[in-house]
Amino acid sequence: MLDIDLERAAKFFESLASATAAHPGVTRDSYGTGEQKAHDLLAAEAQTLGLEVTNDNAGNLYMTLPGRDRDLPRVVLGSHLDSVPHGGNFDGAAGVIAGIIVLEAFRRWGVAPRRDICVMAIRAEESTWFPLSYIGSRAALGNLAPEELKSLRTDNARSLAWHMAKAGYDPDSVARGEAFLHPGQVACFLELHIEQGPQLLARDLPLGLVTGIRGSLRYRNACCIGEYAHSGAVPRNSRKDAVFGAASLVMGLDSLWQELESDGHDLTITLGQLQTDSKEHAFSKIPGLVRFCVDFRSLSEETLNLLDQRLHALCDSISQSRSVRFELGPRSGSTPALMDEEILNKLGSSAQKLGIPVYNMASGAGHDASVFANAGVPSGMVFVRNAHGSHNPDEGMDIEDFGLGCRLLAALLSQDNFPD
Ligand code: HGY
Ligand code: MN
Ligand code: MN
Repeated sequence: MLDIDLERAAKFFESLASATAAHPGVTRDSYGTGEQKAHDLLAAEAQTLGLEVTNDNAGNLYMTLPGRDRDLPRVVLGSHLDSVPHGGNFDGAAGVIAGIIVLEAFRRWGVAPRRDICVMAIRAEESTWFPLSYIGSRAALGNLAPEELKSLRTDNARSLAWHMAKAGYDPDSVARGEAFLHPGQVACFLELHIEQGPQLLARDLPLGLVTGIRGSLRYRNACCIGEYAHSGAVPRNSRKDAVFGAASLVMGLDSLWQELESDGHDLTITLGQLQTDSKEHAFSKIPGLVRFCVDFRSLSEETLNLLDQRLHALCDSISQSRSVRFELGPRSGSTPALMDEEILNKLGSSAQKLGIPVYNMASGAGHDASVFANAGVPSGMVFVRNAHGSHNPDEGMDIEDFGLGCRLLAALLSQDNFPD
């Protein structure tokens, strides 16, 4: 029951990294060549294992080991295959490859599961390509709104529908909300994922069990508008300096974070992009424009709404004091999600039986499991310790830790009474 083929896994990770290399790191662009190469590799691997391989109208990939009773709701496990630009090789992919490695072991052990076990390779989870969260998993569940298909990819201004059609899928049926997965026919959703943060490393633990997934509230295209003027001729109190305005906002948000955190709120605040306008800025000009984005995360909707109110209040007071103005632009985001208590407990007791020390923790990063959980599908996540954080080329993962995660999933999925 324990011989997971780690050599096969390591080789697969290598082939995936070289097929999608974009020095530095990998780039698996949503509905682009990088993501498609990853999907093709996984489909080919599933075919060699004799799994049933199919796609839905959004291009999500399903690789299924048939169960003894095919009428039962299926177990779905997996994650996304896209990556951020010049990202790491394990974010998302580890969850899909873990599913394949578990089914390969079931094939080798001659395990015929009670119900279908389907490994899902999900499209377009990263919201850096299209200004949307969880495109693939929401499309699979029929929850993508028609106007979202019109969203433009940030680097080529082509629509999501255009990309889906170009990849050979059917955006019109996605726009009609035609679901491939119906919550009542999915017994549970499981996602193995690298932690992407420092907590398991700090605790020297190989695996974490996720209790909940933070939601987000975002302004992707915000700006602070001042007035370009001579850098030497204008006294302080007559300036409309967009950099000082944006900097006041940054410092205001930092003290807001400290205030709310000490009040017991769960949150993170990130301004991932902050730039003056290279077409107009200059050394001897007071800057008239700063573009920036805001990414709020929290386990609590109420905290996200409070952050939004306080952000607007900060913008108003800085506009007054610095004679600038803020345009936050469109707001997007995702809903916080709780993982299923029973699955969490079963993961914990299986880990205990296997002698694997685990740590129950919330996820700061967003994951497709939150879409399944919020659609009413009992969901669970296993975190694997990983070095050097994530969303960067140095993202690391120890294959032995990955193997423990696969063993835990295999132990759970080989039980006829899982999830019930
Ligand atoms: O942004 C996120 O949390 C995820 O990596 N897409
Ligand atoms: Mn991810
Ligand atoms: Mn990611």
